[in-house]
Amino acid sequence: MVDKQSPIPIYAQIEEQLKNQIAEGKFPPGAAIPSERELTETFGVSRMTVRQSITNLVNDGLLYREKGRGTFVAAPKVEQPLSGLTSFTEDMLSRGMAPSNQLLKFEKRQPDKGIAEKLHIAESAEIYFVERIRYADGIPMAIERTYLPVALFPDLSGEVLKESLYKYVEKTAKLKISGAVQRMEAALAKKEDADLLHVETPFAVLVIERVSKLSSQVPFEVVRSTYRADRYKFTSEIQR
Ligand code: 16G
Repeated sequence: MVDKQSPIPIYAQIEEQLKNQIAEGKFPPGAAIPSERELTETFGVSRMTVRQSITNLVNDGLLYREKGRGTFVAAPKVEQPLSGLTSFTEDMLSRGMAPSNQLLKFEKRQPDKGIAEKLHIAESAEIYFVERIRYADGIPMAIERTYLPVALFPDLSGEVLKESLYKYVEKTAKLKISGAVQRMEAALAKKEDADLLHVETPFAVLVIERVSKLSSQVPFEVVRSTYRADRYKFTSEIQR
């Protein structure tokens, strides 16, 4: 029910009630919420008001629309701490989700100036360029573009990158990963990335660039990851 005397706008009251019903599990992930017409009747408000509440919940990533089918409850976002230097495979396994990869590119090339500087190598040196789509329980979560010095991993193959890169670095190459610097920014997905992530443009993404080092302080990877903003929430613990 809505309170028409309340200073809280009616669309916000409906939003709040739908949010609570989702949180209580009345509508589980993947379930359809009642149609605009039904909600209009239930709340005794105009269709425009109902539409505004739903649009806000879609923009917040709680609901998603499918053309001609209706509006559904989205799966809860993955909450990713920004404090640990973990791999995608480890992150998904620790949540009980099944990680998988689609390897789009594995090629040797020369780095541009920016990548060469970040990897502390000459522009004439060789790097691997790797492009992967990373899935959790079969859902595309992120696109990763990784740059690695060939000199550090002469035996690396595409097969390895269908699984975990960090596992290869630590268990096969027997190198110790020690730390990384990360930068994160918001962006709208490029058309090509939106297609790979199976989403429609305009679509919000979070782009993280990570430069990681071995315990010898030698940088071993530059990674640009494009995460679906509707699937991720990043958290960090801070102290004063
Ligand atoms: C994460 C890392 C990426 C690393 C990858 C290795 C971020 C922003 N990026 O996605 O730097 O290369 O894990 O994953 O967290 P893998 O061992 O599963 O291949």
